[in-house]
Amino acid sequence: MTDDRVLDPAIVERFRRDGFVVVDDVFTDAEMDAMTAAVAAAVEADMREDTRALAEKSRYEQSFQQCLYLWARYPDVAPWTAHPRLAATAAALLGAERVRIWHDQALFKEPGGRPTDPHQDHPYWPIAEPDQVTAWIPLDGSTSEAGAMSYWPGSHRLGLDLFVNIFGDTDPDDIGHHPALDGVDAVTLEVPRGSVAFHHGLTAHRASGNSTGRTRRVHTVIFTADGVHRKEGLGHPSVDIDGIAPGEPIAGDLTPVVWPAPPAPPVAPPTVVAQLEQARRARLAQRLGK
Ligand SMILES: O=C(O)CCC(=O)C(=O)O
Repeated sequence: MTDDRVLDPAIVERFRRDGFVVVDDVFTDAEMDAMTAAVAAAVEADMREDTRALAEKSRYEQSFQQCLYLWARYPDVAPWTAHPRLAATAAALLGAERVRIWHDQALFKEPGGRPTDPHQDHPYWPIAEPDQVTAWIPLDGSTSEAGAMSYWPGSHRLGLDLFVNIFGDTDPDDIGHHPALDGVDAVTLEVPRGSVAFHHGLTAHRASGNSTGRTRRVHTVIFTADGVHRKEGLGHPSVDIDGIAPGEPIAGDLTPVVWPAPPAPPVAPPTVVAQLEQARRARLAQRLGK
């Protein structure tokens, strides 16, 4: 796949209908090797001080180790998060002239890791317009035994925008049993290595647990159409750190334009990186009870 490849209109059509789609052969084996090495090294560095066993972790953390803003903190990850093939695909799926990174995150599901509870993503973000798409990149491919994703087809078109609290100690409401989804069965996709699954910010989805002995390693990038605005209510580092107030367009150092492709991958200013690192350390201290 070349960087300037035009996405097959049938793929865009399917995404608009279903709210998810797999784009095959986005990355070569050599590219996957390089991306995997960069992301795995970043996750290892982020998790180095966290030696807890899975059973000692919170219910949410038992779904995955979540490492945020890797592109801004690890220069080797930036070219992958901002890869022109991903950004061009996101732009085509959203029907947007320009797209920005909202944030990236590695989601590593440990052996024995529990399922990821069903949810939509957009309700977690203070963004007025639901014009976001996530690129979900399984670094080893995905299987049903090891955290494959399932999606409720068409759920992004039903007007559902529900905050499901998957962060607490108890089972959250199951959005899969919402009356709006009556008669709609979730579709599970096993994604080969090198292919990328994209889902809309309003698509209800979940992931299976990991019953294998190997960590399920996934890198994800959330892209937003340019021109969306911050809405009232929620806090979020992607807008808080850049001081973007409710009502203002989302455009800052942490949300750079990546399509049309800039001449080089984005670089976050040192002050922004320092704030991200401070936030990461605070989250870690809270988890470790320090
Ligand atoms: O990878 C997972 O387990 C869940 C991913 C997810 O919910 C997302 O990328 O929005």
